[in-house]
Amino acid sequence: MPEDKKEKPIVITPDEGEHHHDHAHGHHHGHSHPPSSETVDITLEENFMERNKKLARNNLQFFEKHGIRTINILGSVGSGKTSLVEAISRKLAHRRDEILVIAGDVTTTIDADRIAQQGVRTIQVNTGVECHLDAKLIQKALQSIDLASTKILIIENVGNLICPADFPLGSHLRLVVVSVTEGPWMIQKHPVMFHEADILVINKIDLAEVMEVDVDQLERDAKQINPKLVVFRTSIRKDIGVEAVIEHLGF
Ligand SMILES: Nc1nc2c(ncn2[C@@H]2O[C@H](COP(=O)(O)OP(=O)(O)OP(=O)(O)O)[C@@H](O)[C@H]2O)c(=O)[nH]1
Ligand SMILES: [Mg+2]
Repeated sequence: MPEDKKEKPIVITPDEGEHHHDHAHGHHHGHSHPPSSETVDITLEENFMERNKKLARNNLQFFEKHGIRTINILGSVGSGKTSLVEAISRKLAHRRDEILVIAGDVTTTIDADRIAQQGVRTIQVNTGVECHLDAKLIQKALQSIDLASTKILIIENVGNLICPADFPLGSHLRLVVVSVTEGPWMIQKHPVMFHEADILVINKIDLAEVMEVDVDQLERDAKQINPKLVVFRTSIRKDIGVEAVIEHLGF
């Protein structure tokens, strides 16, 4: 193709009136409103986010008081979050009474059913229309169970690299699972998620070659966004690297 025939991508932004305001997410809208409605919109969203942060702080205090180590597992749809929870539960089978898992999903109990097969107590939280868990839902889930023996709480967030990043739950650690099957750009495209995380698990390395994805480059992308990230490479399917993750989690 001749040089002058190269095309640039067409960029489309939402039109006025196209966006619905009946939700209360922390999205940053790429469009403008008349000043009055903009003010109301931002105030509502900031209050909502602040309220979640406060509830997350309460949750953390609760976990500290009861000696419950809590991790929030985030990541794209199908990256291997449930597989990781299953593997941890299997490897810590001797401590299964100490483990509680909260599985967040829009609908269905598929993940919770899978995890429960490992013999750990599991709570499924269905978020309905919401694309993330929030601190209030965690609080509510914890009220539904006797926590006496619980020392480890593993929360699997809704599969998504965008909205869950804005909603702290009060966990000690945030762990993001990505997989090479998501292609080479998913980290660069979702900096907020990686900026807020403590641990990155790059999963499905058994498929890296066929996907032609450079795992070293993924790691460099992540470290550029957040130099403090601790990175692990795993194939949960082939049981590679999972024990190092567990060791780091300090369970
Ligand atoms: N080849 C390969 N497949 C894997 C690996 N880890 C997980 N899978 C497969 O990937 C699929 C999705 O894994 P899940 O653990 O359900 O992913 P998830 O992140 O919990 O997915 P959602 O909860 O739906 O967002 C399953 O078929 C897993 O068996 C891996 O290391 N290698
Ligand atoms: Mg899952």
